[in-house]
Amino acid sequence: MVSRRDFFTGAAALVGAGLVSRAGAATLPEAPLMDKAATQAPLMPPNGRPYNPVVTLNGWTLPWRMNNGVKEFHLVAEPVVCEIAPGMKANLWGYNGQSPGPTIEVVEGDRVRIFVTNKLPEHTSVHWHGQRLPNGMDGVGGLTQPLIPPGKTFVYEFIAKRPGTFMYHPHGDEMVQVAMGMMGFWVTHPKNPDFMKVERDFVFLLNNFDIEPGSYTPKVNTMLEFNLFGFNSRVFPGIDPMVVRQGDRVRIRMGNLTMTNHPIHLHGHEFEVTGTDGGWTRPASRWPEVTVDVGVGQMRAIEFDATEPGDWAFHCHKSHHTMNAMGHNVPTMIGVDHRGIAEKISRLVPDYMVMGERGMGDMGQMAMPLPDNTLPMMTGQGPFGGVDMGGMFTVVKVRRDQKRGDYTDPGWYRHPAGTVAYEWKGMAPEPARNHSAGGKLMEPVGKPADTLPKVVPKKLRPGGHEGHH
Ligand SMILES: [Cu+2]
Repeated sequence: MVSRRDFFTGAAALVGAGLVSRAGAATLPEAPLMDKAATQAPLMPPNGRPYNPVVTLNGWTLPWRMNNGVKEFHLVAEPVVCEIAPGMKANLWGYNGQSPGPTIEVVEGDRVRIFVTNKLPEHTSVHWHGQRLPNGMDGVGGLTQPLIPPGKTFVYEFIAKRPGTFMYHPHGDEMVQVAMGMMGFWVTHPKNPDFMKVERDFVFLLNNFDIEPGSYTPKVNTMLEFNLFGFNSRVFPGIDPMVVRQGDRVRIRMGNLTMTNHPIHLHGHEFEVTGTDGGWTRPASRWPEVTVDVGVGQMRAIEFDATEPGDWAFHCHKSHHTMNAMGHNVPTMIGVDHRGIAEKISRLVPDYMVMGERGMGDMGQMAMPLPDNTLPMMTGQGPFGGVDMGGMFTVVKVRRDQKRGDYTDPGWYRHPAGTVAYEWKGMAPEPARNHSAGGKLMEPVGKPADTLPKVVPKKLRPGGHEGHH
């Protein structure tokens, strides 16, 4: 058994400088606290059965105390201030200093004891989503246990029977608490560390918030119109890249605790879904694809061989989910010439700005006056300019010279000469156009104009407003 002091020194050295101490009661295990949302190096298991640790995107793994063969963890449910991306902070609820809470990693067959201290202003509970466990440990407030009142600590204990991918989240005032960011990842590693072994294993949760520009606290009653979509409570460009070495077998595990499904898309490679919330998929049931829909409450583990060097986009394919703090009531202005009217309005409203008459791609570069504490809709800068993305977007960086186990950002990919799309500078011939009668009316090509119907429907005839005399 390791003393609390030894445990903490070891854990701090392993997890890194972001981890700070918080002394618990004498009988409680340490409740380590994370003060920043940067991706921490994998936590190599200091004791217990060996396993291949995961890397939590913009997150960390919770160290444990081994007590007579039981792995003891301490989660503290509490209000936290989280950086969503540089330039924006949010008042969220989470665990041990961050939202989502720390990832819990155990091994199939481990006896696990989790102390949960409630420092929220209201009751809570923790449901261990997907686990096989005694019914009274399932964490459903009112149904399988009394809710944990503010200030109290409850103990959960069970054997992690099934290896796989899990989540944890409250099951008491769940609508509010999940909307405030309360969730965490859980991985039960297989007993045999060589089973489905991969070189890199990334995990994160999908989440959504509705935080009005200029404010700090999510609107918890929002059901559909969220304005921030993220991975682990971060939005692009605040999400770290997933850095891999060329040739690595890569697994990415995702869990969805938002209010809608997210079709997650990887560029440049095909993957297979090797795991769900119910366990590993049977090899004969797998097929290659480049987008996987992750439904609400679901988890998916995808795997691929990172054979292609480059900076490969990885994002939700709902295009509104790769935008930040956007107002959805902005009218479509493509093709509208504002020049005269904009001048008149700006005499009355000095900050008035025409938006979107050539599409919205300009908005990433626009020096638009923003309220405090919000993010432009699309902000990320790449080596060639604005990326026109926000929200659920990051980059899988595949590099030949990345060292084994090295997760540091190698910078932008340097494309070999002649492998980047380029501008055509030769003659640009006029494209063939339809010059038939009617001109701009876009009549069907090849169909003489005089064969088109000449009859004006009765309802559309001038003065034919039946019933409106
Ligand atoms: Cu999405």
